Amino acid sequence: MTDLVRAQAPVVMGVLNVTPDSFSDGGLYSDLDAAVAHGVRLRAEGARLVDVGGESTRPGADRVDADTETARVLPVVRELAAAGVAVSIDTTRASVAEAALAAGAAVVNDVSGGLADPDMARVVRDAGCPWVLMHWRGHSRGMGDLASYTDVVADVRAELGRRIDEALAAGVAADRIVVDPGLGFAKTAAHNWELSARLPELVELGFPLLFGASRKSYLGRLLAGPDGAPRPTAGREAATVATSLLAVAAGAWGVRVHDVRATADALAVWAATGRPRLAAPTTGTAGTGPRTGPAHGPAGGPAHGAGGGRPAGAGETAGHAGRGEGAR
Ligand code: PMM
Repeated sequence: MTDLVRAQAPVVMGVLNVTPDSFSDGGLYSDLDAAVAHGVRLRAEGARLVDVGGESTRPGADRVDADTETARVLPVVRELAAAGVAVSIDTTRASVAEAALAAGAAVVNDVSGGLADPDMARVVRDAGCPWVLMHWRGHSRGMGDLASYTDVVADVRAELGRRIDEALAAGVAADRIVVDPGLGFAKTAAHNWELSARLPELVELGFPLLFGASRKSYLGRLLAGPDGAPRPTAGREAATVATSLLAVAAGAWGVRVHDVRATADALAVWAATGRPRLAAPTTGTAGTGPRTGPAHGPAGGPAHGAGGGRPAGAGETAGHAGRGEGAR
């Protein structure tokens, strides 16, 4: 799986939640056969990874106990792995990750970035598997109260930097680390737009970056109807594809999406167009430009593709803040 981390972008990670209450696909795949069939379909549609989760992280969600989470994910992980599907396990619990890795999972996707369970670093280090460290400040029930930043991009970058340092100090190899800004996790809609607009500043950390905007509610708010009602999840796919394309053009290594085919098709167009890249902004929003301090990247610089294709002009970086509040 090191090759996956080193892959030239983009990697498409397909979402497979085996939960009754995830915001987009909750309840759809609680049946084992349906879950496995969907995972196999996601792979056929272009997913390099299928991300299996057994605990909803939607804003305000209650936690489930470890046994319930394990019972939900393990059969699905086992069958998908047996079918040759590369699986990431979406969990904050070391015990769930360890069981899933033993059942054939290849990657740990930890939305807490190692903060929720002090044993996670050991599990990942011993397995030698890739570890997605997402920016996180607390569990779903209270995370809305934690959405306070001086400069969301600088703060997320600094906090991700600390998660990276802790992982390295625990013995996790640098070439197994992937970072993720955690859109919607202790973030308002304005924070999500700011992070999206200034993604190159997070890419500068020097680690492969995963971007997960798929169908999140800030897209629904952007696309609200005349009555102000957010667009339902089923109508957010075109906006999701746009976020995927922009993220990859800004240097993201991968995108985490529900509709793999739509995003994979858009990324095929991007690749056929010569993989154009958005340049880092020369002036940031909120009066902050790109950070120029030392990156955290593995020795030798970023392992993932650092460019290629013709550069596009600097993207529009202002004008998104204040589009509406709300988690995700
Ligand atoms: N978002 C959700 C769950 N897991 N993992 C990563 N790495 N990044 C994300 O943005 C992310 C995640 C939100 O819930 P969903 O599974 O219903 O999309």
